[in-house]
Amino acid sequence: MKVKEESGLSIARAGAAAGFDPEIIKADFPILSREVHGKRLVYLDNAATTQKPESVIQALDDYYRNHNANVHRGIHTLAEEATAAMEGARQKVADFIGGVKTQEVIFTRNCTEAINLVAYSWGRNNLGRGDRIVLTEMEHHANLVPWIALAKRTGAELRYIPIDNDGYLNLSDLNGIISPATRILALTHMSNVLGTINPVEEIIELAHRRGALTLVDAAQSIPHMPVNVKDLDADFVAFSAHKMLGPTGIGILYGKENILNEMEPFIYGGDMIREVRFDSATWNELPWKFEGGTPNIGGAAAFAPALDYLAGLGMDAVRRHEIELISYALDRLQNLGSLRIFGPSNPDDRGGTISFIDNEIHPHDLATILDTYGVAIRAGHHCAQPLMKRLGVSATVRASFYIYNTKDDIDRLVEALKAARRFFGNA
Ligand code: 7TS
Repeated sequence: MKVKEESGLSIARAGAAAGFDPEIIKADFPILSREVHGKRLVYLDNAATTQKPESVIQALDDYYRNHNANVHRGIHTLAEEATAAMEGARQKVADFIGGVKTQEVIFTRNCTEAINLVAYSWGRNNLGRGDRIVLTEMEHHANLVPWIALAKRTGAELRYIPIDNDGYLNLSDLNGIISPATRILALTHMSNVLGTINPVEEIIELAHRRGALTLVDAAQSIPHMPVNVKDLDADFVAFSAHKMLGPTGIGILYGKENILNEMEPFIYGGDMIREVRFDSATWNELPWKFEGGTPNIGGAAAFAPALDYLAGLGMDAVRRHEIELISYALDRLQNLGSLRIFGPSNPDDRGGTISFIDNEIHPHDLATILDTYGVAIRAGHHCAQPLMKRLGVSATVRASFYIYNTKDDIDRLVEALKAARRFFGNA
């Protein structure tokens, strides 16, 4: 894995030498130099997925070109290299999220599958009538639908921590909602719509005092800010590689070892067993017990340089950069007038994701016009339909930032919004 190591180091050096310079960072992302409709691409759909640096693209190429084999099976050189790439990536994930054990890091397809793993494996075997599942009103469908289905199957009750009109969780009745009947609390660390960063540590502490397990959906937080899962003390943490410079098709479930050990497997088949007879089987040890079938080896191998890249920049610096961008964006968008902007107005309380609606122009029309200006944003319900209902809208426009975005990108967004208004005769 020569290419990966070298490129990871060179990026770390570039990051350390140059401070945090999004223009230098941009140059590491081939796609960001392309044009869309004759304009330089301004990519502001990072909450959906982020772009990939050269080192990640090279690692994927290098894996399939030079090392491809199935893991944990062959005793030949390629199989050993593929296994080393995958297990090396697992170690990097374990280090990145706060130095947890590799047994506690399970590779899944994505954050959605990681949450489903818990809902199926733990939920179906541990919940029944009279038990309570606590979520919040700002969950992505990935942390909503598995629990809705589980509640229907087991007879458990669903309760929601509400949001207030500023886009914060309303914790005034937390004691009542997280009742002693609560068996699991599953909540997002950062909203993919409002940008709100939730005080998960204090909510987790209360849930634990009530004897409940806790799951944090960190799909939007781990890519954008320092997160130490040991400090959070969550029992499970789920996230996706593709939202943090890595490839699609690879996600992570972190779980506390003692809890994972008690759980049944989720996917049954090859690799997850210790011994199989015609009428019985025993399970492999952690983390492989939860990784039935051939995993996304190339995806894991190419996730490693993504983690190197972010570690090279430093997650504190990533967070500071996004606070700067969100402050600037909030200012510029507020000055446009006639926009309704959702989520906290204090940049310290939110990530680099900003949802809004124009009072006159439908979000989908806005997105279409912005695209003609080379500005990629997302319009829709963002897989949070109950939250849309709570906000009293059917869709929003959403701009979301990452390490390679600049104030100039935000200016381009604002100019395109002004052009859209002229187009609709609202200027
Ligand atoms: N949880 C949150 C908070 C998310 O924002 C997303 C994806 C997921 C879970 C699911 O991640 P996946 O990788 O399993 O799909 N969010 C978005 C989004 O906001 N726009 O597209 C995907």
